[in-house]
Amino acid sequence: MTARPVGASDEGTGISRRAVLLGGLAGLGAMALSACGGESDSAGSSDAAESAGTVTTGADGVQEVTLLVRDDYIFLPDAFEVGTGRVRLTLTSEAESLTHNIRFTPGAGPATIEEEIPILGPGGSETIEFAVDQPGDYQYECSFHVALGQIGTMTVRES
Ligand SMILES: [Cu+2]
Repeated sequence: MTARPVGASDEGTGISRRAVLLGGLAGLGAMALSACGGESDSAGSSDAAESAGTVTTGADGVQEVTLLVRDDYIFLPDAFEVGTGRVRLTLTSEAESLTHNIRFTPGAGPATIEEEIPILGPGGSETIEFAVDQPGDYQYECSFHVALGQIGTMTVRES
């Protein structure tokens, strides 16, 4: 009667050591899993930030680039480069409160680009597509916050 509780408590110790060991291994496994999950989860925001401004080519051959806006007055990035041809530009908002937009500043580039995203609320994402044939620097801006310096430059090179 007394031996049993003692034995149980000894076993309990053994079990709890094993449990600690197993827990440790499970913990490692969980860490490995969460590291993987974490990467693909944070891929949303950190990859978005990392790949912002990176020009890739879509399956249809159109150049693609994504710019980010947040709760401040900058475009991420504020400069990128494309070749002449078609461009598909996505503006993604990671803002929680600010509303932005994007347009190519009228009269500021070698040619007019009329496509624009007139308004993009917090968390939104919109895409425009346009063609650029004239190399040079095209300024883009958020017309709401241009006075606060929310501008950028798309450089078009001959391709
Ligand atoms: Cu803005």
